[in-house]
Amino acid sequence: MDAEDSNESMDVALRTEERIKIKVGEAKNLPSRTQGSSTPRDVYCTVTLDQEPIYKTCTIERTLNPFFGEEFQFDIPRRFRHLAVYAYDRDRTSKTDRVLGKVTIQRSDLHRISNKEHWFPLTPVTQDSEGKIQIGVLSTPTSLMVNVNEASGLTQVNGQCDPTAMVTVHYTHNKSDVQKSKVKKKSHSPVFNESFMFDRSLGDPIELVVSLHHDISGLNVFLGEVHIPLNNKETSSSWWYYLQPRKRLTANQIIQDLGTLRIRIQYTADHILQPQYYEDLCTQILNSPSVNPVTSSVVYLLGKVEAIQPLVRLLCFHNRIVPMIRSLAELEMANVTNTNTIFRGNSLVSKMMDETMKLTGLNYLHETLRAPLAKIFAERKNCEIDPARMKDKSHLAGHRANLKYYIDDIVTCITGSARHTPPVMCSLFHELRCAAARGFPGNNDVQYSVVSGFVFLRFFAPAILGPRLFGLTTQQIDEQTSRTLTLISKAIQSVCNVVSSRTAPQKEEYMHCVYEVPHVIKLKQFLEIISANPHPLQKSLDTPVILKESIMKKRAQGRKPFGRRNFKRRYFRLTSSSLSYAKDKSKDPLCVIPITDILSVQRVSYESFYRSNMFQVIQPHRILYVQANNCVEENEWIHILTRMCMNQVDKYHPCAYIDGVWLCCNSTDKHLQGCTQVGGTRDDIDPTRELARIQALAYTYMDRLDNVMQACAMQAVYTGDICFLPDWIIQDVPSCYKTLAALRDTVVSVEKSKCSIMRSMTRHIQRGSKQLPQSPCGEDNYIYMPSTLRLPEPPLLPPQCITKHC
Ligand code: 4IP
Ligand code: ZN
Repeated sequence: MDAEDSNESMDVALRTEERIKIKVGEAKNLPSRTQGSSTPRDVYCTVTLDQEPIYKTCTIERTLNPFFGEEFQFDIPRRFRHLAVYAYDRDRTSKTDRVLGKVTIQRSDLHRISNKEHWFPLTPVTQDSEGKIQIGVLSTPTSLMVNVNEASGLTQVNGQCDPTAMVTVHYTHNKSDVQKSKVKKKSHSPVFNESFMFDRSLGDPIELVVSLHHDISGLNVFLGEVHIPLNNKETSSSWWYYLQPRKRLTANQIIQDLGTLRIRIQYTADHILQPQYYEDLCTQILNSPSVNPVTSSVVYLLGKVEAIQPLVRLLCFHNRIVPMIRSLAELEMANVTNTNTIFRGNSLVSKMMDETMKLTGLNYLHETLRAPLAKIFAERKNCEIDPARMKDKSHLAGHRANLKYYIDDIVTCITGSARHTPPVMCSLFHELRCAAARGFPGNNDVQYSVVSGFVFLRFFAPAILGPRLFGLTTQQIDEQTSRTLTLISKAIQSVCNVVSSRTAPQKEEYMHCVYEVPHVIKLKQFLEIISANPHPLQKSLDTPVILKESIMKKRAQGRKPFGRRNFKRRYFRLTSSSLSYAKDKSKDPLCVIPITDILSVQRVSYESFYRSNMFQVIQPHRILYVQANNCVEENEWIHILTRMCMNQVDKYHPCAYIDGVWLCCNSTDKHLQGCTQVGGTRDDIDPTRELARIQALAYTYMDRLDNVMQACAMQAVYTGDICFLPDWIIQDVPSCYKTLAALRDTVVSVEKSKCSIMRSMTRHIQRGSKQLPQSPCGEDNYIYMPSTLRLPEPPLLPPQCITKHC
């Protein structure tokens, strides 16, 4: 079995899913436009995977210390080597923005810097490199033969790549010889299969340099290079190498101080085994809602080790979230004495509620807030009411009116949305309200404040404050609008206080005027409806909701028999009922495809159109080919469209039908059913992935769990009573100990299986193979191997305790 085959069969036993959350904080001390002065700049940042831009921040104007505070997260859709953040200076006049510098982080460094804020120096932008190349060197006493076999995953320049290879041998005495390959047209994975002979009469060969270039009409763009030291004995077979950026920086670039950038990255790589490995863990988690007391349940214990997000996703997937939160809410309610602190702060219930609302309420959020926010973005009325921030105070009344107008609009949209609140959210609000009623009988206010505390404070207000984070808009938000959003968000936060007649917490005096929300009755009704059980008015959506929109390129569909087959930029919009495209956002659609006509959505191979990030929307009589702007966007479109259409075909063609043939299977029958089996479609939640995450977190934080186990053991010996640890409540020591012991066994046993599978995988992957090319240290291995399997001894239960409890 060769290396590639073995990895493929291993992939089935273990797959890796990576996710990145990146926060671009701020930049400091950027160089000014003119040397020696302090002329400010208009700065924005882009995030790129290798060289493909996947995110752009807002532009912060007129500063050399811009604050961005933007966060973006995505599943990593493909293999990559570098994640980079580029800082740009927007240039309105020349229209080509100037790059100021970049921060590059190698993939293999991600886990090391993960979870902590770092200040990175901006470095000059030299030519980057991407992809790998296979080279063989054969040495004889009289000559040196270099075989350049093939390359893969090369950088594309404006969507194109016509690569050629330059092969240079450096000899002793500063001599060198250069030879060039043919140009391979339109291929980012060219097969060269060319041999180059170098004569030894020139001297002893010391170094081989193979560089790749994109060669188009006289323009030569560097794509990356490989330096291979040669020694006389060398007769190697062919190896794969990562292409490297150009080695030498100019002296000028090294001494320049380009400023610094504050970034925080959270990187997770889940190594996921097959579902059967997680069966025990899953059972323990799903049993949690019925464990009494709840402090002895796996979910309570794992909730303390940062596993809330995957736990919520898993519980939602199995419809167990409502009983779980009910049980935890009872616990928190029993321990609270002041009505103002119920479910506030970072309690387990609030954290789980936040995750659940994010997971189940996103479409609802969009449906409710998109229209009023769009109005704010379009009208851009000034709403500044802080006298300290105004030059001309005479506008105060006008600004106050503007702000009230926007707040009224948003409150109306929210109160009008009660019938569309997702059932899971309603059931949860109902549970919390009941818990509050039981905890504080006779205090009606508290029932409202618990619900409004979640729906306003933790759901609507953050979305209004940062609409880009919630996908509510993709457009850049200017400073004035951003201030308007802050003010509205503050007002919405205070709404819950108005409803429950609490004192307003806002310190700012100027905000007081907006507390007189005239809709108290409507708000109370809204809270009543969304927390009633069963939800009385729940209805399915009759107005379609916009789910995603962006500008992408499409190929002509072939609706006219002799129409042209060109590519056009179009504004695409997906709603809950159709996918459509138009010349731009304000124009009528040129074509509307009902969701029911979308049979499946699949990727399209690069070779079909020599374009990357292409996907196909398969309809009964034709296929629409679309090119997304980057790999993350492509992934998101495929994901959401697949979820909507629920894939109705078994087979598809991974390539396009061009000039009378399907490029994938060479069939000429245009109506031939696909040639390739459709892979498993991904639902929003992948329960095995969530279990893998939970297992990994439990394993990472095993020492914390062990401490609790130890404490239980000690406690059992002395008193057998309630055990208090900072941040933990253990109500029943024996059952808690039992849960922890069982959890520990499960987690450790999965870890053992994972390690042994990963070991055998790495054994099979040979260095220099296509999966693991030769490269300088520190930027290889796609499987992050824990160096040793750490299996701490479980804390011992004292003998007295065993007899006492077993
Ligand atoms: C047109 O080319 C446009 O690409 C149309 O796209 C396309 O219609 C036509 O193909 C194609 O002939 P010209 O503008 O150069 O004439 P759009 O509607 O986006 O403007 P589709 O069907 O892709 O919408 P036909 O054969 O499909 O009509
Ligand atoms: Zn085919």
